[in-house]
Amino acid sequence: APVKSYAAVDLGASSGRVMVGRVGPDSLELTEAHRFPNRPVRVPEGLRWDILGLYGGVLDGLKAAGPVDSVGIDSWAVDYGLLDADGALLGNPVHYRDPRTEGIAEKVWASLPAERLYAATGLQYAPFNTLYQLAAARGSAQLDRAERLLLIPDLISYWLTGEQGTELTNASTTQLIDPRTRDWAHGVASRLDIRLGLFAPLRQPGDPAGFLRPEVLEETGLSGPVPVTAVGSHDTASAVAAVPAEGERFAYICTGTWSLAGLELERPVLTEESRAANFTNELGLDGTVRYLRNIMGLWLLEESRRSWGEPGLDVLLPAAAEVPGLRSVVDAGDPAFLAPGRMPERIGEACRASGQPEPYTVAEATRCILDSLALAHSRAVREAQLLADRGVDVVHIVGGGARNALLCQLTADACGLPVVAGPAEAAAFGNVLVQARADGLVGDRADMRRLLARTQRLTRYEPRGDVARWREAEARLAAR
Ligand code: LRH
Repeated sequence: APVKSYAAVDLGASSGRVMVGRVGPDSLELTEAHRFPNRPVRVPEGLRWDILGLYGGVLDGLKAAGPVDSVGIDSWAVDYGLLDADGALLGNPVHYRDPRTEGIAEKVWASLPAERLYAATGLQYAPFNTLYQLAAARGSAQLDRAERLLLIPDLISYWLTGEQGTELTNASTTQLIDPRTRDWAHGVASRLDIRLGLFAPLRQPGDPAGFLRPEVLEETGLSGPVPVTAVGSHDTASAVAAVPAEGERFAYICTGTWSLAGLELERPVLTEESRAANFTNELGLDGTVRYLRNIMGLWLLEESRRSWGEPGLDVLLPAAAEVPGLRSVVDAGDPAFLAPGRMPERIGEACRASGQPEPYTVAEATRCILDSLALAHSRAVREAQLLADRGVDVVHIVGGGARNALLCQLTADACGLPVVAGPAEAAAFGNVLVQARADGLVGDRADMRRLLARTQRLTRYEPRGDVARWREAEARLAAR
């Protein structure tokens, strides 16, 4: 039986990579062809993505990947590029951490109350949802001139193929999709005067998305035709597709810059309780819903490391394991931690504000961050089960944080459930497997997961008693 190769372009908030997945009937291997930094750029008008730099990295990566049977692209959600009538990019895409959306939500809710917006779209409130970004950009010269909006993976796909589309899983993060119909939320868009005509037609994970252009073939040294396949182009959709779970009684936590913690459901949960708890209903493969909460994630640690002069995790994590746990915790879901800069100070201030000691050493600060993440993970897992009326027996941790043994163990402890960690490159695996499925090499979602469970090395962490200590720490935050 044949082994085929697929290139997964996976763009994250701090780096991009091109991975090559080799898939056979009973084998699955992923190797990194090329990794490149993604450095946000601060210019006078705000925080921007260096999208041409990223595209250059993608081309280098495809060249390094060599011959492949197809290409898939995923990235972080919500952000987009605008094109003029000639198809030319109008400026650098705005970074979702740019402060332009401050105070915008309140204006939006004045024309469409938050309750109705949630009932129609199922999306959590986050200031950076595309809907708020478009409201913030309203009246700008750029948006006025724009004829087309392409989400980041769709933009890269357009540059590679010349063809435009809007992939559904990522489109669901715009807050302009109705999770019941899995189609545009026309009422929301017209109420807020958002031109849905800006978007290219929807496509589904697995749909063909064109072929590499002749110029791209030339630049990468590949020989055509090389098809591009739409995958779960939202990185979290791809990562959840690659959770090596069995059955449905599992929760997942996709850890990276963010922690996305929740459940895979067949139907959205659009209740008022769910809105108040800020759970989101993003769309996944095959009619599934990613019911989850956004938690600040390892961003808290990465930003802290930046202000500490980048000490290595090989030093920080063992040191954090040695200091006493649960001395101070912060609310890792708090949007106050969204913006870059002064992270250790902001964490210290949050500890003081809730009557807890400020971390003093770098080891203590690291422990505070990991404890806070584990706590937020456990809270999201517990609340998701209640709100969706679905119990779980195991928590899967995928993404970069699956390599962080301390974080995985603390999460098991806080949840009082076993944690199965891996794969760390879940988004790339999900990307590859959707391409392989479109190619007829693997069967349904359960087959994809079985193949991962059989072929990847996973680590299991058993909970170490005393969930009560975690609940006590949680109460410190609630009492604020
Ligand atoms: C993770 C992610 C997450 C979104 C955020 C903007 O990379 O896609 O799912 O909420 O970026």
